[in-house]
Amino acid sequence: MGRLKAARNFTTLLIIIGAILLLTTCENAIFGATVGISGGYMIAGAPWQTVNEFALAGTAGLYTRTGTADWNSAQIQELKPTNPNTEDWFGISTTIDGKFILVGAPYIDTFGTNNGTVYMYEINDSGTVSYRDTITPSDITSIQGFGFDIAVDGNSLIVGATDPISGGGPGAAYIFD
Ligand SMILES: [Ca+2]
Repeated sequence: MGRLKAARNFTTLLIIIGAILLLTTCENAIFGATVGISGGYMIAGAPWQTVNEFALAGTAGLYTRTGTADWNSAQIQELKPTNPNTEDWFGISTTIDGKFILVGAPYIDTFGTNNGTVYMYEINDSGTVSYRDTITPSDITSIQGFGFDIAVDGNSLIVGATDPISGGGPGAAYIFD
């Protein structure tokens, strides 16, 4: 079977079972800019969501699955930084791996202008979500846009650090193990 035919057959097997939405969105929240799925959980970022009075601060919605086919349209929790600020872009990248959720905020100003950071959360046995930590490289003060993309495989984490908006240098991909 050729690759194209295999792809076509796969497409016909996919059935749209619903759409998820963020409970409360501002105009231009760009919800769904990034999505992740693992086990019975799904996450989707809204990096331009207004948080409090802060435009483009960003959030990410976490959803769970009920039964074998239905996704519950009611979100479990809307994740956001504890101290949101204008143009953090929290949620431009998300990934979920088992019980751990990672959300990038590449334009947050924790160590300098737009240095960025990655937030880690854990889904508890009760189904609630706890903030665990932030991840930053040791040379965080000299970079911009850390957290623009995230990928996880086993114990390895790779995080893109780039700033395409203001043109902050050639960019980098940080690997954690
Ligand atoms: Ca910033």
